[in-house]
Amino acid sequence: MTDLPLRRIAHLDMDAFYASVELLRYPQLKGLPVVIGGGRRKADEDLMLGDTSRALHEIPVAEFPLLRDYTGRGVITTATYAARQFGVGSAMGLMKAAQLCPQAVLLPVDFAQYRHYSQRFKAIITDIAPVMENRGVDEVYIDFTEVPGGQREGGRVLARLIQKAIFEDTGLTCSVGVAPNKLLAKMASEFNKPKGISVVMDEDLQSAIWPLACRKINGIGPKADARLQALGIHTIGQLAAAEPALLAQHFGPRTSAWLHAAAHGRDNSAVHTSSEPVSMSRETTFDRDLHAVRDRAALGAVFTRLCEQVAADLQRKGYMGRTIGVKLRFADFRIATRDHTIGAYTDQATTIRQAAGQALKRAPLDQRLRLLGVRVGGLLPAAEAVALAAGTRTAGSAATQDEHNSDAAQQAPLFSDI
Ligand code: TTP
Ligand code: MG
Ligand code: MG
Repeated sequence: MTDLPLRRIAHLDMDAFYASVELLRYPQLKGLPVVIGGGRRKADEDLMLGDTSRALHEIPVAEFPLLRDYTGRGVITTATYAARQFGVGSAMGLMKAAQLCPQAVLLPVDFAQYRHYSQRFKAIITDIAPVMENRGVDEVYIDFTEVPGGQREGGRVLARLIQKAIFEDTGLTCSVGVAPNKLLAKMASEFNKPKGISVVMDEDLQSAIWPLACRKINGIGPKADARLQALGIHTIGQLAAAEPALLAQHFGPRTSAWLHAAAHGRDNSAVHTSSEPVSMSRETTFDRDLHAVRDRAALGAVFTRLCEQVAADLQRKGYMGRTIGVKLRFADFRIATRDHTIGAYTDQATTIRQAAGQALKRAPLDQRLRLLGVRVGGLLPAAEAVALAAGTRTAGSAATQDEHNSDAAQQAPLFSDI
């Protein structure tokens, strides 16, 4: 017996992601075949602009554009599970799909919206399990090993908790595989889609993994698969049993060693936490401690400069954010932070300054300050933030106000008022 926790790695993948996000604004399409593909067309403009007095969820199903009326060279990005029953799916030409399922509703791609929900579900995950690796818009790896409860039922309990938290916040469903490593977790997340949880232990290799096609191994693409097929190797079990010398002859020493290890379910790669910035901040420590009222001119100038610096950082790196925060360190080294979330993404110093001023009004300013900081979070690449702003009426995206703390504002004028 050993006290070391078992390595438990999860792969989480959203169900019919783009389509599911579209169904959040058009819930009347639930259960219907819907495909997402192509840019916005005139029919989509008519749908959105037709009668602005009604909400998106009130548009009658009969008014949505259908796949049968599509002409062009666009391809499907994804399809609802109802549409998949007709044999349509990702990467298929829209006109070809129209032959299989002409009655499907066709909606244009709105990547900014998908990015928004992508960030949201990932933030929910990292609140629960901090070691998360981004693998694209709708999937992540999560290290359950050290998370409290992460070992229960092989990870099933934590997977269920995360599924529930994501659904409650976003209305979106996902599938999770939990396994000893990333390689097996990725395969396992597909086992019970949609809304599935699959737990794979070392001893399940033979029964759960070996019957699968080699293509199910993340890293074996169509070319490698064709070469394996030519050698009579179709399943992962057959790959595991293949002579290492034969594999080496056809794939070289490195790839063949990897193929062999993968077929035996071995993978030591780490879960790499994301390098995408979630926030940008600037702060400054004062030469002498400053007082919020008596030194308000000096503090006000510093505050404005910090906002200008963060704005310049955002612009230089191409991000915009919505959650503006301030950080204070007092003479006794206590730290206080306050956030204020605004309706639209920004990278502008004046907007940041205004919002930061709002956040600051809720901070306790009874002590002298050693340090002042300004942070902009909830970042999106600027192009996507602009697209989101220019986008259509979206359901449930009204401005929100996250008030962490509602301490009464100070009576005397503060540097935030300058
Ligand atoms: P996937 O996770 O592969 O598919 P999915 O989420 O739509 O469905 P599933 O329930 O099977 O996971 O891809 C995530 C999103 O990426 C998908 O919603 C649309 C987009 N995508 C494309 O744009 N083109 C493609 O060829 C694929 C496979 C996906
Ligand atoms: Mg998916
Ligand atoms: Mg995916």
